[in-house]
Amino acid sequence: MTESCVLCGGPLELALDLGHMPLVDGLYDSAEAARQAPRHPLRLCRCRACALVQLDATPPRDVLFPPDYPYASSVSSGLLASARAHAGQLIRDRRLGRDSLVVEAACNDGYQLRWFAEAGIPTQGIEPVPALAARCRALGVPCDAAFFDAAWAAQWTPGQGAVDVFLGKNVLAHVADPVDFLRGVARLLAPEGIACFEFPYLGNLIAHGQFDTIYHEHRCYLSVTSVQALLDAAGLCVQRIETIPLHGGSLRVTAGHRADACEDLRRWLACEHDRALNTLPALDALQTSFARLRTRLPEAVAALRAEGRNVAAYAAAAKGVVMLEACGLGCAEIAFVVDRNPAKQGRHLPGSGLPIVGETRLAEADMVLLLAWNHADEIFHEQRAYTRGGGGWIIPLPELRVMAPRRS
Ligand code: DWN
Ligand code: ZN
Repeated sequence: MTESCVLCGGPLELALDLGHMPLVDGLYDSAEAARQAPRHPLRLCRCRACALVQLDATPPRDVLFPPDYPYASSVSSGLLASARAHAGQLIRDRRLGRDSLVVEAACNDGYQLRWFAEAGIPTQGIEPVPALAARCRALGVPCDAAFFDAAWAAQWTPGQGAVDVFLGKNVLAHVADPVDFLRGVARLLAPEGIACFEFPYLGNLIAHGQFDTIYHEHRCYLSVTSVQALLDAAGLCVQRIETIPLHGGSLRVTAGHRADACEDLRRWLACEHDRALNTLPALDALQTSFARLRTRLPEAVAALRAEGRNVAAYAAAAKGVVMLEACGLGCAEIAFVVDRNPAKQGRHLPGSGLPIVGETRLAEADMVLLLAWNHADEIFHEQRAYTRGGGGWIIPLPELRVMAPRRS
C-alpha cells in the first residue's frame, strides 16, 4: 500500500482490487482515443487503525473533475424531485427566509439550490465545473467555479453572515481530504446551523454487491461509524441520520456544532458494530459478489446474443464504466449506449470506446443492459414504449435479472 489513511494517517490493508480502470466520466470524441484512455489502479482499502474504507490513491481533483466533466444531476427527474422535496422540508423545519443563507458544495447544475432561490432564500453554490456553475447562475443561484475546502471557506465572507444550512450531497465521499472539507463547513456554519451530507451507504454497497460504485471519483466509502469519526475530527456532531433510496441506497446525515443527544447515532453505531460492518471479513462479501457477477453477466449477454438478440446498454453512467470494464464487455458484445444527457451523446465511453447515442436509438435493440440500475423505476417508466414494443432488459444489480420477451 502506498498511501496512508485520509483520516488518521494509519496503514491501509487491501480489501478489493478492481485492477486498472479508466476515469469513469472521462468521455472521448473517438472510439480509438477512448480505448487508449489512461488507466489507474483502483484498490478499495481499509484503515487498520480507524477502519475507514477508502481508495489508497486517486488522481488529483482537477483531473477527476475537469472543465468538461459531463455529469448533470438535472437529467434525472427523480433526483430533481428528491432535491425539491428536501428543500421544502428544510425551509419548513428550519424556518428559512430572506435573512437565511443556504450554501452547497459541488452544487452541480443547480438541481438542489434552485428550489431555495425560487423561494427567495439567499443561496451560494460552489461548483468546480465552469459550465455547471454557469447553469446555476442562470437559475438565479450565485455560484463560484471552485472546489470547496477549508481554504475556500477561509477566503469567503458571506454578506448574510454565517450559514444556516450547508449542503454536501455526493461530495464528502469524493474528496481526498474529508476532514479539511468538514473544517471548512464548521468554519461557515452558524452556531445553530446544520449541514446535510448524502453519500452511498457502505452497508448497501456490501449487502448488494455494488462494486460498480467503486471508482476514482469516490475516495471514501462511508458508514455511520466512519462519518462520525470524520465529523468529530472537524469538531462537528451527528444530529440526525436518515436512509434515502438514491444511488443504490444512501444516507443523509445531518450535523452541526451542537452535540444534541442523538438516539439515531447510538442505534446505528450499535447496529454497525453487531454487523462488524467496517471489518475486512464484511468487505470479503464484496469480493464474492464482484467475482460472481463478472462471470454471470458476460454469460447472460453471450446467451442472449447466441439467440440472435442484439444487446445495447442504457445510461453512460460512471458506475456503468466500472461494470463494463469489470465484466469485459465492450463493442464486441454491446452495440451502443443510450443516454439522455446531451453532453454525453456523440462521445465514447473510456476503455470500451462504446458510442453514446440518444434515446431514439433504443428501439434498435432487442435487449438493453441497464447500467444506471439505481434509476430503474424512472427509466422503465420513461422507456415504457420500448418495453411494450417487445424490448427486453438485463438488470445487473442488486440481483442479476434477465427480462427477455419470448421470441415469436
Ligand atoms: O457520485 C456521483 C453520482 C452522484 O453521479 C458522481 N461521481 C457521478 C455520477 O454517477 P453516475 O453517472 O453513476 O450517476 P447516475 O445518476 O447513477 O447515472 C446517471 C446517468 O444516467 C447519466 O449519464 C444520465 C443517465 N440517465 C438517463 O440517460 N436517463 C439517467 C436517467 C434517470 C434517465 O432517465
Ligand atoms: Zn484511519
